[in-house]
Amino acid sequence: MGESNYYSIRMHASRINMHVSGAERIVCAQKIESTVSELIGRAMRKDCTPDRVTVTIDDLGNGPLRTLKALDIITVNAPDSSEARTMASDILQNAGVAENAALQALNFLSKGASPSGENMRGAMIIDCRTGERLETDRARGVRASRFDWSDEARERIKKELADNGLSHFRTCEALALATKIAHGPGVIAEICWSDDPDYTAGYVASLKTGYIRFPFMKQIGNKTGGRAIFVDRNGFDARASIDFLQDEPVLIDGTGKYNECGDAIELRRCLKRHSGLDPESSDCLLESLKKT
Ligand code: WAQ
Ligand code: MG
Repeated sequence: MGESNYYSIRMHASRINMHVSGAERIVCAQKIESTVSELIGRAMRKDCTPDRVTVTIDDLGNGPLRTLKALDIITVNAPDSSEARTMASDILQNAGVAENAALQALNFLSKGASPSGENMRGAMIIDCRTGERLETDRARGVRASRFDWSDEARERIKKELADNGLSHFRTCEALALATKIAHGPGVIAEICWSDDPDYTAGYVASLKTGYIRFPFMKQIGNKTGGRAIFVDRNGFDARASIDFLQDEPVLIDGTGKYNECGDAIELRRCLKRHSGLDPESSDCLLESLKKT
C-alpha cells in the first residue's frame, strides 16, 4: 500500500445475519489504524451488540480523488409528517420530478419498499417522469459508497450544524451521502428518511434545491424508512450512473450555507420564484429564501 494513497475503510456489523450498523471513511495511510479502531468502537457501542464485525480496507490508488462541495442546507419546520411529505413532494416537482413519480416514491417509502414490505438495504432508482422502478434488485437496491468529508470540511460542517442545534452524526453523514448522490450522472433528486424508529428527520436533495431537511418526516416509533433516487432516462447510462454511486471515490472538501424556513407558505413562495431561476445554480433556492 503506497504512502500518498487514499484508502476506503468500510465497517459492517451484523447480528444473526441481520444488519446492525455500518459506516465508511476515506483516509490517508497515516489514519488507517485510528480510523479502524474508531469504526470498531462505533460498531460495539450499539445497544444491539453485533456477533460479526467486518472491516474492509481498499487502496484507492494514487490517482486524483474527485472532490465536491457539500450541498447547502435548509431546514423546513413543517410541524408533522403529513405536511412534511406534502412539501417534500412539491420540492421534488420543483426539481423536475413528475407529480405521479413523487407520489409513487412516497408510497413505496411509507409501506417499506422491499418486496417483503421491509426496508431496503439501499435505494430505489425511479424514473422521474413515469415513476417506474429501475433497480434490478428490489430488496437491496443501489447502495452509494466511497464518500467522506475531508478533515477540514468535517470540522467546519460539524460546527455549522452544531451551531444550529444539529449535532447528531446522522445529519453529517446523510449530507455527505446526498451530496454524492446529487452529483450522479442522470440524477435529478433524492428523497430519504431514516429507518431508525427514534430518528424522525428526512430530506429532499438535488443540485437545484440543495439539501432540504424536515425534522419530522415520520412519526416517532415508525420503523419504515428508505431512499429513492430519481433519474432522467433521457440519454441515461444506467451502468455509468450506478458505477459512480457505488464505486467512484469522492471527498467532500467544501461546505455550503445553512438556512431555515418557517412554513409551507414561505416555502411555496420561494419555490415559485425559484422555478424561474437558473437551474444550474446550486444555491439559488437558498438565495431566494433570504429574500422572502
Ligand atoms: N446508499 C443507498 N441507500 C442507503 C444507504 C446507502 N449507502 N444507506 C442506507 N440507505 C437506505 C436504506 O434503505 C435505509 O433503510 C435508508 O436509506 C435509511 O438509512 O438529520 O439516517 O441510515 O438531516 O437510517 C436523514 C436525515 C437520515 C438526516 C437518514 O438513514 C438529518 C438516515 P439510514
Ligand atoms: Mg438505518
